[in-house]
Amino acid sequence: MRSRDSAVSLMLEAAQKEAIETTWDRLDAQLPQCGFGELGVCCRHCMQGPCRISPFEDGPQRGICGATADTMVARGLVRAIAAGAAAHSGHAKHLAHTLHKWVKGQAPDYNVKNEAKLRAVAARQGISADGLSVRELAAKVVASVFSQFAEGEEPLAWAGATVTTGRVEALAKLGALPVGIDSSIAEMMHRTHLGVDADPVNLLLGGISCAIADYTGCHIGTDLADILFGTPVPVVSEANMGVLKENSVNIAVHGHNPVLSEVIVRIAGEMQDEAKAAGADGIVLVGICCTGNEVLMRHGIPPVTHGVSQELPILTGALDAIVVDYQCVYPSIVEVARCYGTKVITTMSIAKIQGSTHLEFVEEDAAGKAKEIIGVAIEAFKARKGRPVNIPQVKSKVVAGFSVEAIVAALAKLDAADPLKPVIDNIVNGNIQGVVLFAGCNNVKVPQDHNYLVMAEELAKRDVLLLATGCGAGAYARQGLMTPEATEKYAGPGLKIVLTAIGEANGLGGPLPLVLHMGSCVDNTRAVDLTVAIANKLGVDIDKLPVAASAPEFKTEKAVAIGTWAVASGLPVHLGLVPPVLGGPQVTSILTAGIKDLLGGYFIVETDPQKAAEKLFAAIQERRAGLGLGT
Ligand code: MSK
Repeated sequence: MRSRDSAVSLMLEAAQKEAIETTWDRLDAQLPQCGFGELGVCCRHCMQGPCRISPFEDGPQRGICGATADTMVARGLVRAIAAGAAAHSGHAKHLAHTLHKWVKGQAPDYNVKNEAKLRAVAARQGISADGLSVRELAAKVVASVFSQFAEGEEPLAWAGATVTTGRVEALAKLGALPVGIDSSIAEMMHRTHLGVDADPVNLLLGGISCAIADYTGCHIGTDLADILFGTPVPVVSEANMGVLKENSVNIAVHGHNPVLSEVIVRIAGEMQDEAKAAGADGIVLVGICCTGNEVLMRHGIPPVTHGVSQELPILTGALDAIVVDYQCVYPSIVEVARCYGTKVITTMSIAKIQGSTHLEFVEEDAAGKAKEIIGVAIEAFKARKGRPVNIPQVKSKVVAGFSVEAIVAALAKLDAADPLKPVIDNIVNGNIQGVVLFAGCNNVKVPQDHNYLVMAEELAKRDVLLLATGCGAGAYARQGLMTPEATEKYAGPGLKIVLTAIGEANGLGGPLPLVLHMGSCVDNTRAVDLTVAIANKLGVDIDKLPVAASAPEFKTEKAVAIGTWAVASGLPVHLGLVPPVLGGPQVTSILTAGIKDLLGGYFIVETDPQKAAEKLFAAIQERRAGLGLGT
């Protein structure tokens, strides 16, 4: 089985019939994958290599420079964290430049859509708003953001202001508080160069520090997107390939940063008549990966697919254009698109793909660029019109938009004076046993969505409140688990009571969805904010709470960075694939056990989703016992 998504399975059959190569075929062609690489004991950091360390005693036990297996494994891991931090903070910096250009009057298609969030963020960061206009306050917030990238004398203020005091103290004790995002990434590249840091423990501490820099970038990304585009509120939509329409101009937005897709959403609304003039019923916008999550959360734009299946909507023959920004975009989509007339439009100077159409996006003319892009899609529709399509009639209802602000507002309907009290009371009385955040991607090595589905069903049955972000949220959206109906079907009795009480207090006439969609990958920080609020309310640190995270099908270096800061924030973090660390026994032991004594968080590696759910539940029970709570 390649996927639990029936639309994906149908399209894979079509791919086989039409001899279209997909990511699954390319995995097969790679098998067996390099055993040294899988263990993390292959080093290409200098030109004397590549070096490989044998897992067997009769083979080489050191690289040419003398690096041990643990040194190699640690270097590889922390370089992945640095790459993830670079990606997330690049996303954040991009949003900061957009807001900065708006402040200077150079980005007329943008605005501060959520002044309340701007003021809340400024207050949190200790920025006085007294007597300032919105533009002047935005200028101060942007200056504060830019100050987080360069090396400063103090640890990163945005990280410090958004976690518990206990976390700051625990990280400071380890010397793992970074003093600048960019400087932290650069330092990891320096330390992993030939002949610098060879101590695996010291390298891992550096990796934790860099992961906190990644967290800071993620948090800035979420904050600025909310300021510029609004904080999500619950929204009802649909997910999967059945949302495509044969006689419409179908455009997918793909990647991560909402800076362009937000404008495309608005301009698509204005260009419906042009699409109709071309013989279409209108324009249908759909999302892929986290750009899709961003526009789903704020506008209800339906996600068409996620992660590993991104090539497949093209095989419907109905997709006229895929507009990409950056991150998680497979270059192979250009090859598939060539067979179907779909236009792949790259938009960012740092993310081009040979064979695509490049229309460079600039904030100064965002609406103009969006019009040009949609115009290309309309022309592609004209060329396609009349050709047969093969759209799988598969789609699910999805309720998304659960920002922390939206969750607190929903809880306030139960207790206006103390909105978090209902959650805490229900954790204490056991109706909610704990909370698990599902984050991360789909990975071609796992049947798509399988681990997510097995784990959610098992944990929900045991009264665990479920949150999701990224392609994990996408899995639950496509599979119908972000609905009140899923709560009725899968939630244990205690969880059902709580979700129903909140739903009914909010006039929904039924429960909240089984899994709450909190947004894109950078929005994992929303889950941290919620956890921190609960920890502060209870007067305990995060490492005491019955809260855990899982990345059951993780894939990217960004996911490695997120997983590391989730551990650093004190959470047990499940990984559904074995990361390339087993070749380093000391590193493996630190990540799965030793780190627990230092930070409270630790990694649980378990590839069987049923067992993984049981292990996470056991971790939750251990914490409940620590707080003196019953099961
Ligand atoms: S898009 S980082 S595959 S979640 Fe955020 Fe999905 Fe993972 Fe990319």
